[in-house]
Amino acid sequence: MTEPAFTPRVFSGIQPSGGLTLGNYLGALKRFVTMQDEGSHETVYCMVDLHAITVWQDPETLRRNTRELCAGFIASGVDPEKSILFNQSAVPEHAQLAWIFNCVARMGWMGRMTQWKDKAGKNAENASLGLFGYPALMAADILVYHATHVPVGEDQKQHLELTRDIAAKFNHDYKVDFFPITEPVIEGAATRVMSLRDGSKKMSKSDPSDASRINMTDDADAIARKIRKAKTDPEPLPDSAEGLADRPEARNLVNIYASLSEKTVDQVMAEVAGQQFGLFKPMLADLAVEKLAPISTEMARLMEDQAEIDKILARGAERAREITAPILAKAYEIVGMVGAEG
Ligand code: AQP
Repeated sequence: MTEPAFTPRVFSGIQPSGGLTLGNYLGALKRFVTMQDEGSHETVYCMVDLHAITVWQDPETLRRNTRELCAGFIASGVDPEKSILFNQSAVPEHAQLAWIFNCVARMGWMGRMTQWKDKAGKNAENASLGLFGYPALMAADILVYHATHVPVGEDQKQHLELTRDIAAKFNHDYKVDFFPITEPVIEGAATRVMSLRDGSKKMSKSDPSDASRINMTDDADAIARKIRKAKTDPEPLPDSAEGLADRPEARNLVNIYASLSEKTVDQVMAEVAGQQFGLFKPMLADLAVEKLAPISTEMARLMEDQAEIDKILARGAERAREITAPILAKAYEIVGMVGAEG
């Protein structure tokens, strides 16, 4: 249960570790916009550049990706007046609180994270310490705002549970009720968009195969080609969601369709029951182009004025620090840092 004493506040972030994918859009961004527009929470959204460098990033590409991601947020409907929008490294309290959490979190907790296991793979000895500590920085991102709700895709569920464990251990160790126990918000038909080439793998911006994902900057031809070539099975579409249970590739395309068309999976099944993919794929491609083309056009327009993007980010960081500076100061005081006494 979230403590009622905390102001309802949403925090979430996306890594500028590549271009935005349809997975990021459906699993995260679309939800960011809804939560912003509902108006019941203050909304704080971040380009998590410090997370991105846990694996190698070319500096120029990282700068470009960060600005392009900012353009992607705005083009998708995040309003920098309504929401606080900034890049993580411009608000030093994230990294400062992360250090405290590095001292709260246990090695065993971190070692159990599936993202760490997947990304470090068999070469863990050679992975960066930052990649191992990634979830402690993520906990700091969230808790340095005392955020009560975090919209994310399914893949981040385990990290959110760890965030709750870190908050609870901090509160317990220091006998305070300082950090909220944050609620994950994982909702909708597309909380886990899968690769177009392999229905058992998540669609990811760092997948070496460009055909595995739809990038938010893909043009209509590329979107249609990737959907046409998406892996499927030879059976026609079933008449109910249950019929998709053992058909991951088919289920993925239906989930994408449902999410883009704002329908439930059952409503989509009622429409497309018995259809072959030869018919369904062009329908999906048309819908994807209709929904994504305005976003990519607007991203390209925003990217023409880099100074304006930098101004938005700087203003967002200033607003963010109004929240983070007092929370970090209080955390320093709680752990016993001289100079931080209130
Ligand atoms: N395939 C996905 N389906 C649904 N949601 C997704 N998200 C990412 N991929 C999918 C959600 O997008 C938000 C931002 O993710 P991120 O950029 O911080 O990192 P990630 O989850 O590791 O995403 P990628 O695309 O796979 O990045 P790389 O390749 O750099 O690791 C999160 O809310 C995430 O759940």
